Amino acid sequence: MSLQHTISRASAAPANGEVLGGMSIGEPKDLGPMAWPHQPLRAPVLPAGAPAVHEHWRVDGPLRQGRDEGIHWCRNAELLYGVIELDEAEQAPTAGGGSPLQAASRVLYERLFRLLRAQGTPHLWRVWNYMADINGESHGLERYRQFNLGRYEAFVHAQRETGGQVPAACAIGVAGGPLSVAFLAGRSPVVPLENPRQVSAWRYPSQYGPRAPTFSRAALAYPRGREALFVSGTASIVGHATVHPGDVAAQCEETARNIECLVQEANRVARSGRPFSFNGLSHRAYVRHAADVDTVQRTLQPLLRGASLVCVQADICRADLLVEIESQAIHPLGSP
Ligand code: 3EB
Repeated sequence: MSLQHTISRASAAPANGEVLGGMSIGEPKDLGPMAWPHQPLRAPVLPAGAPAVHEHWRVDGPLRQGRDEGIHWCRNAELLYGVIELDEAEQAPTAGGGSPLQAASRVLYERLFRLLRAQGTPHLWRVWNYMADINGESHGLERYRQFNLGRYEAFVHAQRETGGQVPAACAIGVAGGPLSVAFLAGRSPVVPLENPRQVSAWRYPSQYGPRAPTFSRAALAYPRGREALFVSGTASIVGHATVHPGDVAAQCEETARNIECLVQEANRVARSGRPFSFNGLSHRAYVRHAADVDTVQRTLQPLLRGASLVCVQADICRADLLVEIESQAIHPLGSP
């Protein structure tokens, strides 16, 4: 089956042996003992009271897993999924005077890159970053900007590119808990995509922090027999500026335009012969204010035409952003 992604609102986790890894949103009632790496997204599913969501990546076996560098990982011959969580309070104070979150971010990514190198799956495809109090300020810097500093330092330390060939990602704020990062990596590189409506995030000017965020707007990846499109967390940003502050419906529409634009970029290079489309993706919306979820759903509904949308209450990395949406799809590649 190569790479497959499933979303379920049932409480029972699948008993299938071919699960590479997964994540859950909300407070799962019955996780059971999980054999695979699992990222708990410590944030409520919306609307309030909706059941927990479980998502899994499934692949062909045989699978092998382990724990190294504080990372629970699982892999097959071509791709690896891992989860690493680091408590910033346990970071030793740094000589350079950086904040604990900056240090935790750097250490976490340095470990991640060491693992990928040791495993022979050096190419990061998609990263999910979650941290507490993302818009809080300490050490004279917003915490998201501290995270960007540490992440950037680790990319440099590992002699990786900090622009251009960088992974698709999201960076989202939750109420508490450790810095939590899940990642998919492969033996083959992704094709990174940028959005012509937006300045590449790795080129953001210094008004958004001393180091720019290290992610691409989207990526095409090629697990065996498949073409996967990962659209990074996408928000109401044009150029590098937030547009429609205070207007969640307009932010949703602008975000959808940005995703549509990335879908077009993907289709310029896609190889599967079947174009990607907004209503052929599955979407996750991070909604800052729970009360906005109706507006978010109502605004997106005509575009979704039945496509999956999971809404989560979480903070976005700029205080003026009310919503962020990420999306993905996996298409079969025609037989050669
Ligand atoms: C933005 O476009 C919104 O720091 O990894 C989106 C996706 C955002 C990923 C990251 C941040 C990240 O700038 C924020």
